[in-house]
Amino acid sequence: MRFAAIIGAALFALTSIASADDYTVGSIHIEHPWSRATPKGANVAGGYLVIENKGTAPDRLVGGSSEIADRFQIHQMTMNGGTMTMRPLEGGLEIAPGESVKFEPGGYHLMFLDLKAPPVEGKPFKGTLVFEKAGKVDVEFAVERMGAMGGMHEHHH
Ligand SMILES: [Cu+2]
Repeated sequence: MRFAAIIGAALFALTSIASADDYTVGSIHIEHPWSRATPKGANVAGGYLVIENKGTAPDRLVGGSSEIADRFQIHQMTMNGGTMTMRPLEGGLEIAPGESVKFEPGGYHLMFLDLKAPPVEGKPFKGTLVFEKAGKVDVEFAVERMGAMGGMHEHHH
């Protein structure tokens, strides 16, 4: 009995480590927030993650903050006459119930503006996301190499 309990505790500890980059707040589940190193002199950095709404009502990502920048915006990237342009989503982004929205390079992304501490590869930084209904959640962004596209993050739990 005692032995089984110890094994159980060890397995639980391992599981906790393996899912360290997943976050849950209310009905919202967040997977693997990440960013990438920026070129020297850059004033903005992108943030990427997957947000899933496991509830039965829509929720909305309305804002956030990070320790690396003064300003935070939610951006959408679109093709505009053959040019990629990005614009801030002023009202935030709705996450429909049962839906999962992927923030990735070339699509929806978080934008950290007025960088005060540019992201450095391998050095995670802290951030906060704010949802209309679920409220605030503190997350940590892993930092990949400059230009990383996030393909290596197609992981499953
Ligand atoms: Cu942007």
